[in-house]
Amino acid sequence: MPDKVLITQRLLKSCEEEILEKFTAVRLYRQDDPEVFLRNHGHEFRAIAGYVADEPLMEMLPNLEMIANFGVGHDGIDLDAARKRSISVTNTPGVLDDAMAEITIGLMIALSRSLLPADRFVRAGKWTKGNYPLQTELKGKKVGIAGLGRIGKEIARRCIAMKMQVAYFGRTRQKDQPYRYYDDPVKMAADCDWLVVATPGGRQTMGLIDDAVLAALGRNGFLVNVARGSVVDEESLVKRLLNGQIAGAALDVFQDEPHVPEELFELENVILSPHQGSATRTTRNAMGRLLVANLEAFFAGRPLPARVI
Ligand code: 8YV
Repeated sequence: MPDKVLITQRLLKSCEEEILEKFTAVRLYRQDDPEVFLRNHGHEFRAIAGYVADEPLMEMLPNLEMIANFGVGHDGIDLDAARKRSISVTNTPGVLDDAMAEITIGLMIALSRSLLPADRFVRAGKWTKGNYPLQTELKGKKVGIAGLGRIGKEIARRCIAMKMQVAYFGRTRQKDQPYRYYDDPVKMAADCDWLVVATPGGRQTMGLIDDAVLAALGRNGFLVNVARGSVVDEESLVKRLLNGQIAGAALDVFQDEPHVPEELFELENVILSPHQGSATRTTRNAMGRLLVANLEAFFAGRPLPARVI
């Protein structure tokens, strides 16, 4: 009976330990030759725990029925390939919204007040020679949120607390939301001082924040991306930052992580963050627990707590 769990990528340590304790599980990334391992043992696995699963991997797991994704974003999983094989996919929604919103506001304050360069200014002994230049504040500014899902809504609440005006762009207007709706990201960017990207990744949002949106945001506009690198045209963004055509950017995600365009390293008006939106102990533990709950439900034949498909 194929009933094993395959841990495909390195996950949170406590999550892996719980999987190994509760199920018969194997870490694929620890095998000397994962390809050979899959050829010999692929048929033994009914479930995957990980965050990347493409069609070739599914091909090598003929009895696979379930993929438990570590993370709310499931753009690392080929959903079409999973659907074709009637494989269920779960994720970890809801438990990371506050951590994501906190880092977003942190990045916005740090960017508007130049907190990182100001810290370097003090450390370099420059304060004794003169004051640091005046900066901008969030109060009264307009922020447009691309993607008003669970995370976007938590960001919006906190932007209201900062006394900002909130608008959003999404595929559809949400009737119960008090914020101004835009059906066009270019129009929203043209009207906003801040553009916060909080959409899902994947095909549907690929390049959504393109050169036209960045041009509309303009030289006084700030961009914050806590979603996925794929959502923003990174080449255009880098060009516009280098040419001073955008006021600044705070980026937690990149197109080719962990590789970051090196041209950005010298820019004082850019914050580079190593994809750590959900990276608090509390939140990652909660994500791990939800992943395990999804696996437990699957093996017990119960409804999956967080089913994607
Ligand atoms: C994690 C994330 O960094 O949930 C997501 O979609 O991007 C983050 O919480 C990632 O899933 C870790 O694999």
